[in-house]
Amino acid sequence: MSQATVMTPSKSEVYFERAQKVMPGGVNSPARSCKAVKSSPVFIQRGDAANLFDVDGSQYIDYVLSWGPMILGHRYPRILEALESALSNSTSFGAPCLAEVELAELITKLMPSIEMVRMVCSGTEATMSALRLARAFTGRSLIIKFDGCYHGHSDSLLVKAGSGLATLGIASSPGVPEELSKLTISLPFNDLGAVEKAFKEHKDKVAAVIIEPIVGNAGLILPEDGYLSGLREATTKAGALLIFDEVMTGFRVALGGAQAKYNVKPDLTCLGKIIGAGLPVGAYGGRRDIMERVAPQGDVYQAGTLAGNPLAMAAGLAQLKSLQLLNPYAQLEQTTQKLAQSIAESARKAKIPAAVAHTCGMLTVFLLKGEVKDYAGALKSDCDKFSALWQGLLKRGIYWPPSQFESAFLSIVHTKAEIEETQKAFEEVFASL
Ligand code: KE4
Repeated sequence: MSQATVMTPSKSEVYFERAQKVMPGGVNSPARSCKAVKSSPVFIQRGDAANLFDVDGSQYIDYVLSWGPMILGHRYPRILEALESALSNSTSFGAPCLAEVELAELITKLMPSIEMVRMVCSGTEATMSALRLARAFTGRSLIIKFDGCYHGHSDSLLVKAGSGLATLGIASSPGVPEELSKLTISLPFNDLGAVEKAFKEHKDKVAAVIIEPIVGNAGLILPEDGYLSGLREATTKAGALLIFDEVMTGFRVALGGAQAKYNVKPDLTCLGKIIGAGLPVGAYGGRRDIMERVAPQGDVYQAGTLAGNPLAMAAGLAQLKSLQLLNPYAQLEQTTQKLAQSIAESARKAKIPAAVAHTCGMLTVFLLKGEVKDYAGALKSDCDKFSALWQGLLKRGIYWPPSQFESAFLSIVHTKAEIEETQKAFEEVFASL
C-alpha cells in the first residue's frame, strides 16, 4: 500500500496551533495574522540587520521592520549597547530618569513644532491623549479624521480606520457606543472641499482634525500639492487644532518627519515606533500653551506606569542620535525610489495592473489600474492577487507586509544585493501571476 507522504508540520504551524488555543486569532495584533493573505503567520526567532530568521531556520529580507520602528535594521550596535547599559541599572523605576529628559530635548530639537512632549507607551495612547487634550483646550467635542487613516484603537478613532480594520474589512469596530462614534467625522483624504464643507456645517464645534500627513495605513497615499497647507489654513480659521499623527512617518520620511518634508506646522504631533527603536513607546507634543494643560501642570489627566521607561528611552535616544548623526534620508529616499520603480517596471512587463506609491523609506504596491489618491481608490485593489504576490514573495525569502492596506518599510541597512534580490523576486512572482 502506498505510503501517503505525511508532511511534518513546521514549527511555525505547531506554534500557531498552540497560540490559537490561548490567544484570539493566535496573535497579539491582527495586523500580523496573515489572514488577509490566506496564510498562517511565520514565527520569528531573530532579526539581524535587514533580515529575519524564522523558527524553522528560513531567512527573509524584512520589509515590515516591526511595522516601522527598525529604521536602522535589527540589532543595530549602538542601540544594543545603549540597552545593555540601561538594563544593568534595572528595567523600570516609576520615577523620573535623565533619559526621559534627554529624549524629550532631542525630539523638541528635531521637530521644532513640539515645544513640550509627553511620553506614553504606544501610538494609540499618544493619539487618544492628544484628542482628549484638544477637546479640553478648545472646549469642543467633534473630531475630524480621514477614511483609511489609522490612529490606533481608541474608541473615538475606530471609525472608518485603515490598517488591520481595512485588512479585515471591518468598517468600524463593534463596542464603540454610537454616542461616541457620532462625535467623529471621517472624510475622504486629499479633498479640501470636504473639510471646508464640514467646517461650514459644524462651525465652532470641531476640536481637532487628526491626520496621517502621509497615509501609511490604507497602503501608502501621498498628500496632493497644497492639501496639508490647506488643512492648516482651514483649521486655523475654524479655531480647531491640527494634529499630525506621525507615529509612522516621524523620523522616517525626513529627520523632522512629514511636517518638515511638507513644511506645515501642526499644533500637536503624535509619535511612536522609531522613537522607541522597537521598545513600547509613544509620545504626543506640540505648542507649549496647549501642552501646559496636561497634568500635573494642567488639569487634563493622562498617566502611565511605564511611560518614559528607561530601556525604551535608551533605545529611542540611541536611534534618534544615530539618525541625527547619519542623516541618511537622501540615500534612503533614493533606495526606496529605485525599488519602487523596478517593481513598477516588472509589473508593467508582466502586464499586471499596479500603482507603486513611494516616499522616503515607505512604499506600497497597489494591484489596480490607475493611481491611488484616497481610501476609496485603494479599496479597488485586487486583494486576491495581492495574496498570491505575498505568498510568492515569502517563498522567495521576502517578508512583505501581509496586507494590501499597509506600507512596506525600508531600513538604512538594506544592502544593494538585498534590493536586487527583492527586485528579482517581484519580477519572478509577477511573471507567475
Ligand atoms: P500602536 O498603538 O500600534 O503603537 O500605534 C498605533 C498607530 C497610530 N498611528 C499610526 C499612523 C500608526 O501607523 C499606528 C500603528 N500602525 C500599525 C501598522 N499599520 C501597527 C501594527 C499593528 O497594529 O500591529
